[in-house]
Amino acid sequence: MALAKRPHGPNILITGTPGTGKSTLAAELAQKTNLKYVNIGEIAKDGQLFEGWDEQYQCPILDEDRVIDELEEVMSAGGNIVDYHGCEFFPERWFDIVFVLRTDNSVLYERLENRGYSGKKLEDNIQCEIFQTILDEARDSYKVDIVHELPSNNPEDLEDNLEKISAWIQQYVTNQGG
Ligand code: DAT
Repeated sequence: MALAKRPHGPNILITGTPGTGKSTLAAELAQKTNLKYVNIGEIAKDGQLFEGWDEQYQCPILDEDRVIDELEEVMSAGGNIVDYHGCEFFPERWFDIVFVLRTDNSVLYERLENRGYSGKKLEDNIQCEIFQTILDEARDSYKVDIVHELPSNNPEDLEDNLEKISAWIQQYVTNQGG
């Protein structure tokens, strides 16, 4: 299949349960490559792209349509790394490859506890990982051959993932004659 032509390079989505290490990987990848890190949370905060307040989880509810409008131009140009703990609301055409980070339950539990999560919020997130909710969502939302699962338990995994994704970007650029 021919890859979409994007003047600034590929668009990469890094998704997974909260705490699996998406923003850590995305930020390091942006440093290592010339792709730009698009932090959905920050963009939403800067533009106040929210449509209410989630009482249960005590967090703002993203206005997904406005987020998409806000990013359309930059995503069409390419060269972006997006991280988000969900993936079905993004237009499928935006992404050339999707990585789903996976973390062992005990490791994830500790990370989320350190982040201050407790009770139902902590349990729901652990269940999300156990039931591979985000992996299934990614496979339902994108062509399965562009969806890749990556372990994200320790610093070695982080290094491996950086290597693998950087190599993939190189290949993409070569294939596009860039
Ligand atoms: P997310 O953006 O998915 O919510 P994060 O990048 O904020 O996750 O990472 C959560 C915590 O785990 C943070 O303290 C950094 C740490 N972490 C991330 N990736 C890791 C890895 N591969 N090995 C060890 N710790 C990691």
